Amino acid sequence: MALLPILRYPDPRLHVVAEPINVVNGEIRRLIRDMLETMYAAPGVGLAATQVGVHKRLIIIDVSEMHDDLKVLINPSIQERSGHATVEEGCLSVPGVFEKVARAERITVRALNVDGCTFDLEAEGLLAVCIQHEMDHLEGKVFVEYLSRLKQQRILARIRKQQRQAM
Ligand code: K1U
Ligand code: ZN
Repeated sequence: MALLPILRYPDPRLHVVAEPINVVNGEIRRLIRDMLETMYAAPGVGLAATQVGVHKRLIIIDVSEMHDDLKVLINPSIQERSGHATVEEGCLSVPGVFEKVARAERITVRALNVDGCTFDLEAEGLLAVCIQHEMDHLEGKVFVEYLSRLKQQRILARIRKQQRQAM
């Protein structure tokens, strides 16, 4: 397994729309293994392939405390959504920024698993929020883009200052 570098906002590769996965082969299974090592090491509760520079429709999520409930979703699509939840989100591609975003409270998502079989998952709470956040990554959308223009400008200014200081 390998730790993969996570792209940092505003890297333009975070805005690329991911392509569907046609075959779940050894290459995809290796990517999943590398992504889960990267997510747990970060640490994070989710990761989209987009965030490691791979523009394929694959997300992984584990919101359990014991890191024992990994969910792999290939080509995920939301079938149903209901309710409204506004929850504070973070993102490994925008470290240090935590902001509230309005999402559906409950969703049903359809995806392929690691064996290429279709399954439906009903999710609510943090799991539902996390799935919607990761699926946004596959569309090239980063959560800060839901915030006001002023907040986005402040976040970008802070990131650019950090980048200058790191040089
Ligand atoms: O997409 C990502 O960068 C992963 C992101 C997922 C997420 C978290 C919270 C709300 C929506 C989406 C993260 O994992 S940020 C890190 C984080 O929230 C966390 C890290 C360690 C323990 C618990 C949470
Ligand atoms: Zn994210």
